[in-house]
Amino acid sequence: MVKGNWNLNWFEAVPGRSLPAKIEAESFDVASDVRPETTSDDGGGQNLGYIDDGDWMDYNVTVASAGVYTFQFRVANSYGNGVIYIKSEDGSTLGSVTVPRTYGWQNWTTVSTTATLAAGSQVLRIYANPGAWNFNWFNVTQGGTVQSPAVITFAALPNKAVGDGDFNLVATTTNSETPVTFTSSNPSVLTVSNASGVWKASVVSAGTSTITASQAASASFLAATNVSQTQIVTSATVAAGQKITIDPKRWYQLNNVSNGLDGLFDGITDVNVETGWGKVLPNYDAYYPCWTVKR
Ligand SMILES: [Ca+2]
Ligand SMILES: [Ca+2]
Repeated sequence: MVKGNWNLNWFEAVPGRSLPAKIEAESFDVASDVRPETTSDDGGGQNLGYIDDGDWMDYNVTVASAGVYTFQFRVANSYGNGVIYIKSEDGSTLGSVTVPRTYGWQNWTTVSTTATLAAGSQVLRIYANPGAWNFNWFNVTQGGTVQSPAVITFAALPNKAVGDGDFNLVATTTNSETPVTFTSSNPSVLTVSNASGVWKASVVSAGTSTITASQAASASFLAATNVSQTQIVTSATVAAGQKITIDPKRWYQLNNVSNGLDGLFDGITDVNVETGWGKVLPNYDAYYPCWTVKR
């Protein structure tokens, strides 16, 4: 005893609930700032409210045998975006599940996930982050399919040039239950679209865009980690010996070139052409403004 001088009448050591079992949320052993209230869910009794970001409830349990357990959580959520974490005494996360919006603090739904539990007496912490969901009970049953995140494979994207045609975006995934979707960070460079399940990319202009492949959770998998690749779009390329069609919408400069436009078409298109001096203007040069040239 570090500091004494107080009386003790009694204390109670409550045995942990045996799992598997259905546990009322409001029967927690210790919790942060959460409050019981009368519930209108099936079966009546109470639920917990005032479960805010970072709030938690601890339950002493005794697990019959080590292994995978399925956790069902009875929840209501007026606004959405909640997540339930199942944590062990050492703070590690054993499982998690999203709390969907139910459009009312007494509109109840059941969500489930799995966690692998050690055998014996232990504390399970139900941790809210984000919070703002109501909690009536959780039901722990032995067995279940362990959910893990799907893994997307999305290869690097070869450079494209302005004028290239549409191309398909392809990613593979370990989860065949739900589609992979794509987004473009810079639609002024590249747009993406989906028609009949095939994702196409369309070049718009020179520049770079980050293309991200995503996959939502499904029955057997958690959401995949996004995979992003950078798509570089260059200006149109010009091959050696290729004549350049003058585009009236682009800007050219040509002055004091003794051999006129021929000075532009020697196959070297990334250096200034200097073929005269002082004829019309006191300087001389001619060029075609292209950024990417093959020689
Ligand atoms: Ca609270
Ligand atoms: Ca309850």
